[in-house]
Amino acid sequence: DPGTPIAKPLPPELLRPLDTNAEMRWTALAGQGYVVPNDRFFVRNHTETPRLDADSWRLRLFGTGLRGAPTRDTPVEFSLDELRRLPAEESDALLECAGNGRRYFAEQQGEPAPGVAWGLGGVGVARWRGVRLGTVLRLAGLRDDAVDVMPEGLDPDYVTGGINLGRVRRPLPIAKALDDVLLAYEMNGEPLPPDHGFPVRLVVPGWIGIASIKWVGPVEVSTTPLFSPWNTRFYRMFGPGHPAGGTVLGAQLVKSAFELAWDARVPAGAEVLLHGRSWSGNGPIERVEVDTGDGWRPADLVAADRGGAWQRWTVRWRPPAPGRFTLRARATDTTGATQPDRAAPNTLAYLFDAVVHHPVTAH
Ligand code: MTE
Ligand code: MO
Repeated sequence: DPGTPIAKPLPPELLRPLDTNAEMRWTALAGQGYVVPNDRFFVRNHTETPRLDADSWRLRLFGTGLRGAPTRDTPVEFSLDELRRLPAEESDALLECAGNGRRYFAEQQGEPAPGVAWGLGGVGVARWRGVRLGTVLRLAGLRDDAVDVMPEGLDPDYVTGGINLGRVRRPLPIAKALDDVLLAYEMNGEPLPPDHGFPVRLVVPGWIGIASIKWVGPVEVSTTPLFSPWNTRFYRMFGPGHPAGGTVLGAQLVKSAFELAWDARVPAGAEVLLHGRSWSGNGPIERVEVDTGDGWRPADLVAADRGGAWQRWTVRWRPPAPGRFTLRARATDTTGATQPDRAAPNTLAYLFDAVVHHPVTAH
């Protein structure tokens, strides 16, 4: 579908040959099922997908937050078979890149938007199966005074601007780590595809995608706060309204997308059934409104999705005449949060939650 934008390459100083930043095409979901099929799911890699051997792979937990304080060289280990023998859980969870929608900072708000120019395709829901991270942490000897858990990916080191920042890793506060986080080994009923973290990844529901570390290997558990460039340099809100050191990012905000090509073509004068989805990191979607040019009206929510990771909806529209139209969708979640007209500007252009102006041509 050449009408849907694919994320632009990183600027040259950030470019590595095999970076992957591939959006899901919203047209591929049009009127389709709840989860995104594995071969349509967006991919966001800082470097490149490693090919790991499941038999020799081990989860390796270490640090002061575990009894006996095992070191990186003497970790508590779990094989894939051992993880699979622990109580399994299935969860439909949404993954979304913190930069999803970034291009609209530039296109709708005229603000600088450095980094990958995502449209709205950096998001998806899959049915994940795995074991709770909390179960594994407790088996490994979690101490009551642990504060942070930092999973580390087995993909190649991330080198940017000539500096090696090491493996992709980011600490999770212990409260979230013990809540709903999964160590997932299946995606939509299949072993994780290599691009999505084979053999095991974290799935951190509701949080920015970087929390869901893929190809997880070492996991540091600590009684003192942990830091990495992924919670100090990146994935913080910098700029107006934020302290000089920035505000660390966690949960996602409210968003909506039409299951249409960017600048879709529809027949003038005929009724079309528009499909879309809305989601929020802070709770289920309560209400969706759509404006096709003559004011806001409620969309019809798919009843089966109520309370879920995202909410499908439809609305009927008859383009009155040939010409250019702007479609807008605006969701409200169960905390009462509604998409604003303008997203909060921030230097690294994260969390674009404003109502997106979707162009459509009737002919
Ligand atoms: N984990 C590792 N090890 N390396 C990465 O580059 N990218 C993160 C996260 N986990 C990344 C990672 C980012 S920024 C996002 S948005 C999600 O993975 C994307 O997950 P997906 O590619 O399965 O859609
Ligand atoms: Mo991301």
